[in-house]
Amino acid sequence: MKTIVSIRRKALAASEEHAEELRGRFAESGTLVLNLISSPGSGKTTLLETTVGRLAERYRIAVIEGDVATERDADRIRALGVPAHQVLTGGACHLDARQIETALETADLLPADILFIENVGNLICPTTYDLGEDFKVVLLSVTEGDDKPLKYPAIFSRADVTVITKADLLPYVPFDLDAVLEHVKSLNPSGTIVIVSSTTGDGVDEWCDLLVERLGSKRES
Ligand SMILES: Nc1nc2c(ncn2[C@@H]2O[C@H](COP(=O)(O)OP(=O)(O)OP(=O)(O)O)[C@@H](O)[C@H]2O)c(=O)[nH]1
Ligand SMILES: [Mg+2]
Ligand SMILES: [Zn+2]
Repeated sequence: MKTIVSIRRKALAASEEHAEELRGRFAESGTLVLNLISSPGSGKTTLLETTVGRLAERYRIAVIEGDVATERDADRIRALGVPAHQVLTGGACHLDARQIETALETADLLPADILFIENVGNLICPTTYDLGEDFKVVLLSVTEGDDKPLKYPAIFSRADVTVITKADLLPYVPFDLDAVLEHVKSLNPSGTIVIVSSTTGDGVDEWCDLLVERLGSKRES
């Protein structure tokens, strides 16, 4: 048991070194990097498609997609004329920093203004892996239930930004939005919460404004 714990610690330490190298590289290229984390199907790729539609004319956007299988998500982004690289984990339930390094070596993604990393659909272990990002974004769709922030507190406390997705479905599902906002605020008092619907476009301006503002702050600093 001790050996397993120590191997896991070493692996995490090695991964953290790679993440720091990546962070340096992204600072040099002036790229804002987001690590998108959520359960499967909560709307990560759809939000990226919507975001690309709004921002790709003014900003250079690139995407790294993490999935267990298929190039489907990267294909969806490439169909919009934006460079996307698919990382296939072959079963692993999270991305690590080395996979991001390999993606940057393999595909022409940089220089970019904003790099989105869509993690493997999973609310648990992606939380502990630093990918060199500026900040993590957690997505929670209203169809998943309003108990999720309290049941998966680590990601909601570590993500700078929480995006509540599929807001157009609020009239049809039992989801206590006020309670969720309160829970997220209690887990992460300094975090930002955005409520969006990729279907109606509600909240998308606010989301895009946040990205542009964060990009500006990164470049000023
Ligand atoms: N009603 C509604 N449906 C949405 C919205 N956003 C996404 N969906 C639907 O939700 C389903 C999953 O969306 P994806 O964007 O593929 O979800 P994902 O988080 O990328 O999924 P994985 O990559 O498999 O983890 C699709 O059928 C989308 O059309 C939304 O704002 N409203
Ligand atoms: Mg996806
Ligand atoms: Zn995992």
